[in-house]
Amino acid sequence: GEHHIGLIGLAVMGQNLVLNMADHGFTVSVYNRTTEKMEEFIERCQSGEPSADRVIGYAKLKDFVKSLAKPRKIIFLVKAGRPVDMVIAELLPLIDKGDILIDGGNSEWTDTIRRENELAEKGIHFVGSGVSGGELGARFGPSLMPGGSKEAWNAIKPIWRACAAKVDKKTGAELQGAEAGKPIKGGETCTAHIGPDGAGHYVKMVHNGIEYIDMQLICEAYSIMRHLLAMKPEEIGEVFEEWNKGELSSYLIEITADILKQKDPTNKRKAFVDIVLDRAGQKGTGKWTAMNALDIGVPANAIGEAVYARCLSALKDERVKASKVLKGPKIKPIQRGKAKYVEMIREALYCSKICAYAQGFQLMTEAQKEYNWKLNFGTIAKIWRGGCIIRARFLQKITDAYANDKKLQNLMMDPYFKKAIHSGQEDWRKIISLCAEHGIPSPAFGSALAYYDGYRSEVLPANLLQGMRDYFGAHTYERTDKKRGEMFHIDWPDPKRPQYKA
Ligand code: 2AM
Repeated sequence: GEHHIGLIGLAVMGQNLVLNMADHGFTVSVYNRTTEKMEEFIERCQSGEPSADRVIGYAKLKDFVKSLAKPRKIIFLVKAGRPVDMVIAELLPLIDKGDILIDGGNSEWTDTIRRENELAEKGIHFVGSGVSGGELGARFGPSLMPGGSKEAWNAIKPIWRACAAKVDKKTGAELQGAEAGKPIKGGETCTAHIGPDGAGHYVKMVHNGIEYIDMQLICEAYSIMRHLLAMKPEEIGEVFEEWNKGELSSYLIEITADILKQKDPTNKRKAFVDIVLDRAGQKGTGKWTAMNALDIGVPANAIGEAVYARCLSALKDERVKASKVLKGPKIKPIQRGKAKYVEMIREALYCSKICAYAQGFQLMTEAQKEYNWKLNFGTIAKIWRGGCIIRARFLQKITDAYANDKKLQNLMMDPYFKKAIHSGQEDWRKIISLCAEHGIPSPAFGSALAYYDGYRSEVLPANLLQGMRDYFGAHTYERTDKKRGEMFHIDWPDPKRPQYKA
């Protein structure tokens, strides 16, 4: 065969990725378990897609595999979990040594490590490639985070680099205006080899964890304007539109402005947000990030907080009941000097965001030791500048921070971010204390501040904690005036049996 690449799994993401690749001049063989979906897709292509003749459908997996140039490149976008193993098992008897299988779904990185190991033994390359940017991203330029071997990366590189989102070399802003048949040319591409085995899927997972906290922080900023300042959704939408012109400029801030200005489609007098049920769903990647942080012992508390905030939102019925029973303060919203408070909320949001990203990057810094990767954080921030959900001007600053100091321990220690927190923290603290006074939940703002204050504390009360552990469990303690690792213990009396010695 001579087709450039094959794609299995023609749900929306799969279809759009096919069209993206075809628009860039690659011939793509397609296959789907349910043949009708493949046929429908081919029909759709032929009735209006400029690159339709580069998309070729196959009803039989064998013919699909045969149509591909060697080494074959086969990407699948099927449901995470067992379906991925099933597709691999079906392909194995049909492919040859040196062929490259690519999982473009949201697989857990531990599964990706396992699959890469199993397939490496058979001489097959396996690439777990995170894909971010939703449906439109897949169509016109996603952020692509491939793991796997260097060799596999070199083979897929031309396709990946062509299809990923593009950003302006100087400003880092995403290049816009791609259309069907007219992809973006030039600019810097939003893909790079992340590292071996599961590194790509891992970094995609952390991207999603950061996405969770980014969204939660925006929601809290909205809620504070709504309740502390009694602002209407549309007014708040205008604030976000303003914010989108400055250092907070990002995709999520931009869509927030649109959403807050949207009316209820069934009743134009109501704001859309006021008819949406406040019960958040989740698919798991944020939870995995928080779980991994707990596993390897990294304080990514704000990311965890964002997951818990969704869990708490899901207890809608309980909250409705509790709202009639549990009392809070009754303080009137602030009416005077709103503009000043809006600016304070912006500062609070920016400071919190810095802490949240610091946690995400610190998590990756520790994870690479755990899993034997060498991640390039400047590059990771770079390929998140376009295509993906957290794309933002901010990411250029992170790239710059790692360019200045490759071994940067924590983003907050970078001069630019340090300065931003220093100049914003007074407002940040004030907003959080106003939330506490007024009884407005702002868990992510508060959690980010706790992280900041904890991280900059030379002494934490863990000294007392160690004392307790030594008291009840003889867990021993270290002394400030002795070498680390030298352990001491006091024979504590039992308060109930002061005479008894163990
Ligand atoms: P289907 O159209 O035959 O259901 C998203 O669900 C995509 O994953 C769909 O294209 C779906 O195929 C595919 N998919 C889900 N489970 C699969 C499996 N076990 N084998 C192959 N494809 C699968």
